[in-house]
Amino acid sequence: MTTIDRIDTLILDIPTIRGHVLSMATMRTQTAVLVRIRFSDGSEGLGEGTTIGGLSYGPESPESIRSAIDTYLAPALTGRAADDVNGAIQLMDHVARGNRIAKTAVEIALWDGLGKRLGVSVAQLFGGAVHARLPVAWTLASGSSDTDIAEAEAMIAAGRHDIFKLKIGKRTVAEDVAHVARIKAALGDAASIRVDVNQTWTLADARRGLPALQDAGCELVEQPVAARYLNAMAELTRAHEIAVMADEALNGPEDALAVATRGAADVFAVKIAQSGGLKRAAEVVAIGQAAGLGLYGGTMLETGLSTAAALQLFSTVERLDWGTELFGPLLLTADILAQPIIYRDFHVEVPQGPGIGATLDPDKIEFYRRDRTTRVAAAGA
Ligand code: MUC
Ligand code: MG
Repeated sequence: MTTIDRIDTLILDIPTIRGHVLSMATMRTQTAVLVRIRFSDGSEGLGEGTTIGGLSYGPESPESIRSAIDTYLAPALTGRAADDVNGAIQLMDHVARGNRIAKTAVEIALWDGLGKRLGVSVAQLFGGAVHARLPVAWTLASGSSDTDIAEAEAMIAAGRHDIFKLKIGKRTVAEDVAHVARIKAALGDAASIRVDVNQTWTLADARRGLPALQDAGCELVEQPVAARYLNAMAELTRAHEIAVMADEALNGPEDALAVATRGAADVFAVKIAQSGGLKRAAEVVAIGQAAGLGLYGGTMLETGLSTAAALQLFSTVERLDWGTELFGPLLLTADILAQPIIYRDFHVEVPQGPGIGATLDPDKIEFYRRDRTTRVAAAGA
């Protein structure tokens, strides 16, 4: 029987191509926790657990993700049957509450290893891909309307993106609506414009903001109020034609059921990391489908590794009416994959090959690993 021999983790810090201004943090670097599982037959699996803005976005930080894996998940899983992914998922839930992103990183590596041993893609393990490529949005978050417009125009001209998500919530509602209206007026019908408030508005802000955004030509508003305010989300979903999307409110299938039952969104932003792994994300998808909601393939601005894993799952979903935002690798100054994910013709292509369909570029890993300076200094000492 092939078993799990070793689980190693590594933190990478990769600069972003520009400041990414979100309501809760401005990102100039993205930090990814990589997981490598070595199995007793010599096979390997790779995974990634990534959050946004340290601890400002959610309850896990890169450091806590790594520590949860090293201290609790890895010791529990080492020596177990390599192919028993469901058993590993259940055990991880038993030894650690929450810590969804840490569990996701390990789970991806387990699926990757299983796919590689069987010579099939992770999409095949989930029943088979029904899409070879998916529409992909870009986030405009430079902090300046003019820069955002120039960036969007360049993206459209290059055939890279024509769906844009604008990050708002830092300024007043009136200023944000004016910013959105300017961008929509500049881009016209060539672009679909959506916004993400990242939980910043009060219900009163949102009552004013949603109809104004709709008048400005915006199609969707993501997480306008705090994730826990499901009554407010339900009111906004009912009261306004503009689509309301749940993001931070969706931490796994139980949340998905609560949001769907309460009518607290029109659309689910499904994120593999926030869901707690590929399997849980598939369950979130199923609940959204059963409730007749729209689906969107979300991101935590991961590197190509987790983006590949997400693509494996989303390629199996019948309808992602709102497309995806799996552009994480493009926001980073370096791509850590040996063969970068392909973005073409306003779509992202589902990587081919066994497992998640991605392998690492070892030079990039060496360069961006957080402990590099320490090791170099130590070696030179
Ligand atoms: C979020 O809240 O959706 C996804 C795209 C982006 O620019 O930020 C993230 C996080
Ligand atoms: Mg969001």
